[in-house]
Amino acid sequence: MKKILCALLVALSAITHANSTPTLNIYNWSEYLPDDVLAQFQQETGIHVNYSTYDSNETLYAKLKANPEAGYDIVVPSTYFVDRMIREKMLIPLDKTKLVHFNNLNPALLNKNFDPYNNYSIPYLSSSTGIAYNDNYFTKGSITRWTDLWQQRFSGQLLILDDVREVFSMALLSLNDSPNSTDPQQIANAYATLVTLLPNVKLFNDEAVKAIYIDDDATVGMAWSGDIYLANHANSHIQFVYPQDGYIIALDSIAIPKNAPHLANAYAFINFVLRADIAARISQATGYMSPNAAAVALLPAAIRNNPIIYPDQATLKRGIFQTDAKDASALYEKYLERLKIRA
Ligand code: N2P
Repeated sequence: MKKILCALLVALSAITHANSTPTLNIYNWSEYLPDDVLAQFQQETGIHVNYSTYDSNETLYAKLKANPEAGYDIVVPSTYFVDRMIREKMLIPLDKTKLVHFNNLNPALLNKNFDPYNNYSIPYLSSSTGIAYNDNYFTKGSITRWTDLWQQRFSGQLLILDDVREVFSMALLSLNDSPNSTDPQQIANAYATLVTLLPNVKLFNDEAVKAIYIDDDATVGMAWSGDIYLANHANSHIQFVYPQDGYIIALDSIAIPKNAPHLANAYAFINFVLRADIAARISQATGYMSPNAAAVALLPAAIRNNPIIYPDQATLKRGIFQTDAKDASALYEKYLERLKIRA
């Protein structure tokens, strides 16, 4: 009798399982989670992941705004969009008692202004925005700052990141202004200086940057550090510069959107990527800095000391976190559209 009951229970649980495969809907930056890590998560937990990607905070934000019931359980906004999404009540507060590896995180990257107690966001990866160039075409060491990009020798050559705040940060920094400016006059000046850069611009892109540099489709321009860390592995002539006139350091954080349908699975995922071994693999495979101190300690010295992915302290000091431009956001976007029409 006992045996029959047991068999019945097993059969029953199999049926229930088949009817409701545990699921998790992740919406992340492109090239921000290696396939094998995602596969391991699914294998270890039995949770099926629907994975989709975006290439800008604006896209993520617009998608969530347009459809608050979109069904995402995990999103990865950058600092300034965490701030905006908290204010607009688009995120749910996290239950930290459910986060088992929270202490792995580097305390220097916690409790920042955009989310003072990390009640809504868990640092995931950190990207830096700098200059990429191929030293087959341009002398090594001859490009050190954003203002260099205006030189005539780059006519028709530049790749510009198709990301509104990144483009304007570059222009504002080249004018010695804050990349977080909300001053309409400064933003107008940045636009004017970008117009003078247009003769040097070849293309705007933010999703195929690595391939574009590897294929020599662009030989100089803007880039995110991870793309160039990987491009440099494919072709050691592709260099990355942390500009002397300052650069954007992004902290991209995991958050759970309002109405997330699979909360428990979202926590399972956060706990998985907070594991030191997993966070180390994510950093190594994507080429981006990990805010997970325990993970960094596990990385081979060659990676921990690689200046593209883990720059030294003096370089890190020039990095600037982005803050939400609030009312000025629309102005930035309007100018970017105008710029791209003229390009
Ligand atoms: C993903 C990298 C984007 C990082 N392609 C932006 N902070």
